[in-house]
Amino acid sequence: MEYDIKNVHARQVLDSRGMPTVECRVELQSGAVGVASVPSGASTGEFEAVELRDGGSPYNGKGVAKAVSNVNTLIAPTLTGKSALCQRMVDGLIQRLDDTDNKGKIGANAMLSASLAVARAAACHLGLPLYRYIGTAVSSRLPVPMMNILNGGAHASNNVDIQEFMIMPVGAESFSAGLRQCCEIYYSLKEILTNLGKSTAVGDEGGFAPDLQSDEQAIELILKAVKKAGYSTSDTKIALDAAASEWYEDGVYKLPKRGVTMSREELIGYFDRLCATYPIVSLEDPLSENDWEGWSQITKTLGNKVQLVGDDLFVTNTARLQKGIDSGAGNSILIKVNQIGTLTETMDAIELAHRSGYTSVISHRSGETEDTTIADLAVGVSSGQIKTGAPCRGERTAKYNRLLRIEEELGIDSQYYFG
Ligand code: 2PG
Ligand code: MG
Repeated sequence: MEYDIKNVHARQVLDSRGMPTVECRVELQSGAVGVASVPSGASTGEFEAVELRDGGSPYNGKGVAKAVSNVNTLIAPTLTGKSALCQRMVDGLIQRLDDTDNKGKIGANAMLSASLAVARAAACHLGLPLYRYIGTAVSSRLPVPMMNILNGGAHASNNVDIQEFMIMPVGAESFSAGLRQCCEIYYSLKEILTNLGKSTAVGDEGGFAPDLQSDEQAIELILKAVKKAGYSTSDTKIALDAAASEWYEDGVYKLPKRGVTMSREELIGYFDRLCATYPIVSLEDPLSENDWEGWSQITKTLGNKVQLVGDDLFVTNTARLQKGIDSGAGNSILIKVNQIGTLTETMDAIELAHRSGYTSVISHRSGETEDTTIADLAVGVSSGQIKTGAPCRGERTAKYNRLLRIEEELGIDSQYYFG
């Protein structure tokens, strides 16, 4: 049939940190083509599906020749002749090639490249934009950016322990107005840092990465930038990603850069105070992926006031998310396609979250490519929130620019709201 897969071919390309990653091209009998490439994390969760790397000396061991070969020699013959319009069947066939729990044999990077490329080829064959193919006939909600403008943790070589300080233009009238608001705040922050004689060099996700005295100083500087750009704390809120799994050791939290050690209770108390002092609406990974008890506690303390997003905790995995739902851990899930490895499993995690009253935030990785699938995914599933870095560095702006195009295409039917 016209929509059957004719050819699957992967190759090694580079991501935004200069590390190799997998790109896959899928062609259908009709001539429709889909191309997708795979992102890569730095603060990788312990329970993520395996990103297969070659080891050895080329590219400091980071090559993906094995993953590429797994696509070309194992996934390609399995998918050839199958319908591209049956994504769940396609993803099931890909998954069955690997009998491990963590996709360590074939590699989640190999699997994801093919899974996303098939979806793209199917959308192309049907003449539909990807968000419409992934979504419903009426999907038209643009996400509120959760824009990372100040970087720390594993994404920057400064002295700040919290990984991401983000702004959310919750009061904007449209996605494009919200994006403009974030950009203007970003320019103001640059000016403020320059005037203070601080570095305006950027981290992996394009946010500034100056040395600062404290987390509070980072937030104060951002709030100053909000005001200077002509906005207020009613239209602009703050979101943080602590990436606290990076700090967890022997049951306590050791913040490596500040050299401070906190117990679970002290850390929860710290976030409670931050949220009481500042207009924070979302906290991601405030506690470790192994601290389920802490997650339940913080959800009791803050869960009715603040969005508590599980990234390393849930790793886009329905089994871990279900455990969180059952134990009252968090109220939101970060969605990263490469944490789990196929589009079907990603959409199952989003579906379970929404069905259980959890919000979802579609996210990039710190290592990205020009691939814009996550922009379409956010609109397709009406997630309402996207985390894709600063308005700086092409691999980040590619996603924002794709959303601008989608917004234009939807015209007066596009929707934009927070919550
Ligand atoms: C995160 C991500 C993306 P990384 O922790 O949320 O911002 O970082 O891709 O390095 O895991
Ligand atoms: Mg995170």
